[in-house]
Amino acid sequence: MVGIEKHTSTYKVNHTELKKWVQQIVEQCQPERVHWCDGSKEEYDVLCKELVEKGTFIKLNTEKRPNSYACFSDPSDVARVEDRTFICSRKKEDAGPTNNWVDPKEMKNTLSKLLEGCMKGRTMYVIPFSMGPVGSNISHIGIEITDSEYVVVNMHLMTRVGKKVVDTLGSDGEFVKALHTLGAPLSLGQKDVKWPCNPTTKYIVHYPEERSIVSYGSGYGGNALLGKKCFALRIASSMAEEEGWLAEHMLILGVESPDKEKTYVAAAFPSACGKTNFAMLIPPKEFAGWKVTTVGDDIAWIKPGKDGRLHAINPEAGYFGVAPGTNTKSNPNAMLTISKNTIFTNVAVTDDGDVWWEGMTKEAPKNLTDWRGQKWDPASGKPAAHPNARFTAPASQCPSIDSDWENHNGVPISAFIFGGRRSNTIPLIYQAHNWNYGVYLAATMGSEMTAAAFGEVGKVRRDPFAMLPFCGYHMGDYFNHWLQFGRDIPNPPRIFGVNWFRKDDKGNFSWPGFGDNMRVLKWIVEKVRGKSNAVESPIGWMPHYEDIDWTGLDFSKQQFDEIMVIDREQWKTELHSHAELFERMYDRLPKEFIFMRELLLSSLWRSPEKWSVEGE
Ligand code: O2Y
Ligand code: MN
Repeated sequence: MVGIEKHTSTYKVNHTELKKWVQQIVEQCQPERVHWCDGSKEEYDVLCKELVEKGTFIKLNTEKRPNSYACFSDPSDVARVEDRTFICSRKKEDAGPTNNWVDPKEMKNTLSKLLEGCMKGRTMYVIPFSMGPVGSNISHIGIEITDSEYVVVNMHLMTRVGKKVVDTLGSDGEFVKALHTLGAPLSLGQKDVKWPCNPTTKYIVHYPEERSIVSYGSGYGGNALLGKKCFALRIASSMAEEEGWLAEHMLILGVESPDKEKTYVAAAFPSACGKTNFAMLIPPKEFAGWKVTTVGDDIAWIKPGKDGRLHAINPEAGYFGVAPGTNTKSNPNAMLTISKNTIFTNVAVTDDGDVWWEGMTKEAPKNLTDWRGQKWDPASGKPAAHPNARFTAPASQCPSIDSDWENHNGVPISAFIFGGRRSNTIPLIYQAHNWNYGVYLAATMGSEMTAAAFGEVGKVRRDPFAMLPFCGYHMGDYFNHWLQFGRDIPNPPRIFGVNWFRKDDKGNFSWPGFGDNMRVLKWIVEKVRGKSNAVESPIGWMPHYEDIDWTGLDFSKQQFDEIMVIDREQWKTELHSHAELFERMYDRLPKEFIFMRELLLSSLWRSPEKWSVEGE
């Protein structure tokens, strides 16, 4: 048993259930000492110093990257582990066919053996954190218990941590229990490694009915920072279904027009589709007076407001963004955000103590240390930074941060945008005819797999609402929840589909992307305000060439036609694949989807082989 003198806390906790749970974990995991986190700068600095002393962190050059650190993970611990992620609902049917399921009793039995003494020789940290501004009605509270200092400092950046959260909980407030352990106990006198984890055994487990999480064996990102994917998406999506709100894998951005009208949109893209870049978009210089502001880059919690509109918050307080490919062209705002107070994981380090990754500059600097901590050989063919290398930085440092990003009432959402990585079939932009059809569009979205994803490169993986790895319950029930949600609000946001990744017959991207996405965004926000025109296509509403603002971009009518064409044969394959998805979840699939698919089929069959906007 850990003696009371080994507990450190600067505040009093009055929450009986919380104290009881912490004591139970102490007895099970047997840490050397317990520290209740207060979220202070001092706590952050002390832990970073400890991580430097242990060799986990390298302090970067203070002139080039003030108050910033780099670290290299164990090669077995570099990304989320979808095959080790479980939704342990009481009934298997409630987890649905897209989640791994194990009976909760069996899982608890397995985990209790692993958890016994798993924190020996380590400090156990109790992190009270709020997802969303502390005290907002849209926010929720979690307590993460962890034996990783890396997790504590990252949680400081990614969430709101400390006494104010405990105060908000009071004596009986609700919280999500999130237990994390590296699964790497230390025996007496054993020297720690730089990146402790369990290289062979990993479990990321969710109990939706209990609203609790247990993560064992990994110290990396989404597996260990439990506020993010585990709480804010998997557990929260299940809470949201029960309570009538939405927890979504969406960025939130604001678009300000020259006459200062502000429109907020939420957008879902699968992992590795440039969400952070879109959230921090800088409009082309010709778009004088137009401004994009960032509320969030990854997750949105959305609740109906008293005004009948949907109000969204970003439950996070920082960005855990992918570094490779981020540069001053793809995302100048991100580059400025990470200029200080940032933790870099698995990037390469330069000989003058700065960071580098593939795509940051054309030429790699000389004398790099790669993400494995070795001198990098450019001729090796291996990347210097791991493809899933990350930066953790405070959202407040983002130059495009929205003035209302911490508003307790959230921001009102006028449109939802859904997009995947598709080299053909899906046009640059289209609008669903209505809410139900928009839900169908989002439910059937797919994305071609990249080397960073799982599965065969180039093959389309259906990723409904970009939530496939993150929905904490049956995906069919999730679709029904979205349909019902639209019925319950008077004027639901409009729903759009986009595809930045369509390719021409030579295999080149047809769309420039980045800042030019503003042209599409402008059409969307003007469309929801009834200010832009559209034509009805077999799959929804689409802009004519002249409905898009082309100022400053040489993009011909013919190019536009190519990127917007609806090819009947391709859509035949597409709709066939929708049917395959529906078969997987037929027992709980909204029946509306069967009819909507039929409607789509018949409208495509009545249209030309290659339907084009300009042919209209
Ligand atoms: O690999 C990880 O642990 C991180 S995954 C991630 C991080 C930030 C935002 N999104 C994602 C994702 O996989 O969608
Ligand atoms: Mn994500």
